[in-house]
Amino acid sequence: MVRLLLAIAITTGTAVTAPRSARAEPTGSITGTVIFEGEAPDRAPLSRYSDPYCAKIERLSDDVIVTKGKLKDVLVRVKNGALLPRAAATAPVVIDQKECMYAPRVVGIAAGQKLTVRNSDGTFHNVHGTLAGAQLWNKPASPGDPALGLDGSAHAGDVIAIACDVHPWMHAYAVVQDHRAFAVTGDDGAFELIGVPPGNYTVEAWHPVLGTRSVAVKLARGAKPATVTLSFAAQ
Ligand SMILES: [Cu+2]
Repeated sequence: MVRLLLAIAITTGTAVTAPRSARAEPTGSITGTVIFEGEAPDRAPLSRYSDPYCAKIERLSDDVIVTKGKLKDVLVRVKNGALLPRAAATAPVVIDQKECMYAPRVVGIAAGQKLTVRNSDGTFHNVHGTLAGAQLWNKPASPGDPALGLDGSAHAGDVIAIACDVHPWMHAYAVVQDHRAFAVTGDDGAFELIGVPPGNYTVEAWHPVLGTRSVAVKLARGAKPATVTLSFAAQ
């Protein structure tokens, strides 16, 4: 079959849809919540007086954000995703620079997917991306500039760290995936990993400050979503 399709492609010059795309997408899912046990760390007011524009708005540290025991900004993913459909890079993932903070602070991207970084502020930022300490890009972002289109080429499991050298409190993270079974928690700590076929998985939760937790999950055929809780605590 593959040989036949290749022959058609060669003779006609037209693109051929790979047979695997005809396969039904798996419909299983893993849902859950990321909790923070114990007393949540204080969110200290940031010292932002170095830039009068930023100093006009008081903001708290976004290092660890806990709301009613739920942890925000956790990238949750299937770690051993060999069975999962590969993620195709689609529209860029957008990060805004607003009130001298990154929004969102944590994103997941497919390997090779572009990042778009906007500047909604009336002040200058620079967008400095590194991977394991090596620089990927360092671009200026003046007020009113068009959004930056940045290359997210990296491997699954890599974390691209983004920082602004003008405002040292600004940090964002793009965690690279080769499948789509990932999600980032909001204030409610909830996540849903979709498109997961039956199997045994390790679900991993990564937080920029608190590190990594993981849990084994068995997703049975035809079963309801598997539900798990991942727990972090003060270090
Ligand atoms: Cu900045």
